[in-house]
Amino acid sequence: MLNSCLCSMLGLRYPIFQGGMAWIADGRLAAAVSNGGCLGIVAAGNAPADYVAGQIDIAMELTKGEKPFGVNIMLMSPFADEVAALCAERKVAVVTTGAGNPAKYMDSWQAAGIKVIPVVASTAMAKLMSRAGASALIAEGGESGGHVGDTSTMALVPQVCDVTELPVLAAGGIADGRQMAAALMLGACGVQMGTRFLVAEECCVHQNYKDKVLKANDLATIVTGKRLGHPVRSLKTPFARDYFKAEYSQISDEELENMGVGALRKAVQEGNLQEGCFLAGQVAGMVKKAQPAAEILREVAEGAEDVLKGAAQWVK
Ligand code: TUI
Repeated sequence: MLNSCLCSMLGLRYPIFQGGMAWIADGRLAAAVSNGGCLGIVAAGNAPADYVAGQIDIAMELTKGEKPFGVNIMLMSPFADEVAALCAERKVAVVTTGAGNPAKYMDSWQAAGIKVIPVVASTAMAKLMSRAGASALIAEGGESGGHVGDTSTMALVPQVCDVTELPVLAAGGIADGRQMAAALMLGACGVQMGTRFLVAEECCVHQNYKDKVLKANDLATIVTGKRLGHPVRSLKTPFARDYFKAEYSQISDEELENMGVGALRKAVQEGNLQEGCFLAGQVAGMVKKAQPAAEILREVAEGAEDVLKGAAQWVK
């Protein structure tokens, strides 16, 4: 049986978090993951606080208030302040943050007894968050889907572990037991996965999105948005290819920005390949079947356990 300090800290069976995927990680998916013994996370994305409150209610109802779950706050959202206040008010078990520095909210979350677990993409942010009172860190490498940093998980995780005493979760490039075991060998105490949950039975994305992930191979993703300073990894679709070309054309930054407006929603809700942005990580090529979230979690955790049990073969 896998065990880690995150299991006792958060009351989990396996030390696996579900990533806070905007428009995707709703109360139903979060509850399925939490009911599977891991940490489900409701993503606030760019949504206002009343949407997030509704999803917290759904997760609470589906977990019967008996399992912990978290809320992910996307710090670039115009509603970040109100969602941050909502989390404090509702005293959610865990807040994870992405795409920025959550320092200004830390005191209010700590006063509410919330465990704050920021996503970091650099050792500088890892040090800052350790000093600011985080309970753990998620070191997310550039293999991940969505907003990405420059450093790969293989390089980032041990470097983050070296600058903090906090438990570290690895994210980016993790979809099976081998990768989970490797992350633990790098010094992580757990992992966060996103892409693998895109095809979970409880995941709300449009069937076109699921099909695109199921058909993906190792070269199926592309990073766009570097010109505007927000690199984002997504599946190669007509939209992503057009956007990539536009970045290197004469069009203005404003026009480029406008091309991306509403693109996540169009992918998730409409399955629109021409105008939608299908965020996914480099592991999309490993996701081969639709399954209930709890089955995914068991498969990854038991797979990691098997690999770890066999690890002694490498030592004479
Ligand atoms: O945040 C993510 N993944 C995301 S956010 C998102 S929504 C979005 N849409 C369009 C453009 C940009 C975002 C889709 N996917 N992952 C966690 C993450 N956080 N990755 C990188 C970071 C990060 C970046 C900068 C964390 C801290 C940071 O610090 C900035 C600073 O203030 O120094």
